[in-house]
Amino acid sequence: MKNIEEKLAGVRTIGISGHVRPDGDCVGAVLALYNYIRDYDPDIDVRPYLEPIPNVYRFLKGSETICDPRTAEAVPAFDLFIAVDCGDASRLGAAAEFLVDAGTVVCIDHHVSDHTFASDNYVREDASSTCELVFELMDVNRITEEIAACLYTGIINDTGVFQYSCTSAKTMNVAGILMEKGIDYPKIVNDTFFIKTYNQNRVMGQALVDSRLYLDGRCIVSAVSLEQMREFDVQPKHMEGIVSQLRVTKGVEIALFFYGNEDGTWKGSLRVNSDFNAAEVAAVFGGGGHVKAAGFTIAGSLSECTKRVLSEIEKRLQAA
Ligand SMILES: [Mn+2]
Repeated sequence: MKNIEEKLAGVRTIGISGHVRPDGDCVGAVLALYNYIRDYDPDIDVRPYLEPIPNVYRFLKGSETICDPRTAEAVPAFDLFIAVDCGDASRLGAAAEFLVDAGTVVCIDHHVSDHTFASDNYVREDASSTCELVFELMDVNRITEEIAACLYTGIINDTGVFQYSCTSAKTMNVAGILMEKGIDYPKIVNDTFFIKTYNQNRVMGQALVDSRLYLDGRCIVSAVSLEQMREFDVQPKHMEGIVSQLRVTKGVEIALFFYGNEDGTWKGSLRVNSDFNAAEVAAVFGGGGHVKAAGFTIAGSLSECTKRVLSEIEKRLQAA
């Protein structure tokens, strides 16, 4: 695939979706594509599907048209289905249903995975974000201010405002072009990345206080239980940023953070400073992600889960 236009020829209906618990990159990519197709091919019936998005992304154009795939009414098969920011079909959650009858399935992504669920892939594991890839597939002259806001939001989300090592010179160039489209970038950065609610800051504080060093200080671990999440009145989306804060502890190579899921399991997140491969460890527990940032779901008591993940980490540290 070289550009989006080549996929639109003869297409009358399009579904677009991304991963469960959508983040800024996922929301930005879905809405950038949605707006692009609406603006330039208004005859195409295009529909965006995502689980409820964090409120901070509601300012993006078209966000009010997003349907929750878990409750969406049945629709006829899409001529084209575009999956963004998903390494495998299960990450689509309920939207994976659309894969069954879709005419063509296109996947745009930057996760380490095999992507066999799509017939046409635009996957670059070294790209900062899916939004950077969506940018590459668009005609730059057709990128409006609203589309630029979607893409910029996604890029800053996945690069931590250009601080993570996934940021490349190309990422900066793309961001520069998007800035020239007239977006209010300081406001986007502040409102979608830095601003935390009072409760969010308090729960992060708790997680930092509770953190412990393991493996001679090379690994830092912390957790927030479901009970604590209720106590602080926070949701899973508010756990964002905690593992990144743990990662910047001096001397630490690997940060491991758990929070409680409703079903009693734990969501585990890994962030890495060294050349340690986080995606490999996440894959052991059925998860995935990127080399320096990965996630998984694990069942058991917190101490048991911590032990199991640490032992996988230790094995690899010793082998290196
Ligand atoms: Mn992403």
